[in-house]
Amino acid sequence: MSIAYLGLGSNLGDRERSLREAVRCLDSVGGIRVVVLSSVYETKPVGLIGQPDFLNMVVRVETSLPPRELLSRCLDIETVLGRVRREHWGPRNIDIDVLWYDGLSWADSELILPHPRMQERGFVLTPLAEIAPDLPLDGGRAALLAQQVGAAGLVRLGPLETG
Ligand code: GSY
Repeated sequence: MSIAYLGLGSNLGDRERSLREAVRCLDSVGGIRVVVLSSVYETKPVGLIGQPDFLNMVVRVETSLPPRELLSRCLDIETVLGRVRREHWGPRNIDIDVLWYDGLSWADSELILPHPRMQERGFVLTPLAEIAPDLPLDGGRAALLAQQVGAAGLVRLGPLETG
């Protein structure tokens, strides 16, 4: 089994429901088990200005799928949940990023690991550090990087209501 961390985000429609559905779908895929969930954070958008605030969280999964297949399943779930993404950096009802996979460094046309922008994103580092403070990343452990990047524009809302 491998360990991976996935970043989830939503800023369109019923954002919390989209996160909940994404977690449920991930857990129902053969070869993926969601084992730890961070809190949900409300975060100011990075990128295109004027778009709605996001809800973000990070989950740890155990998986028997190789990285590219894990990514494919994440993209399938985005499609099943009816992802609306009109602009590359614009609003979306669900976004699932593969952030880290067994400490692997990987780059091809579809996937770069660790995720190339996670180290500058408080909306990724803060929830990641909450569930994996000692995770080794370029430049230090997740908790240290989260502290350096800071939590401006982030509000911790609490655990995802799983209902
Ligand atoms: O890469 C994820 C999509 N995204 C986000 C996000 O998830 N949260 C925040 N706060 N800003 C974002 N900008 C983009 S693009």
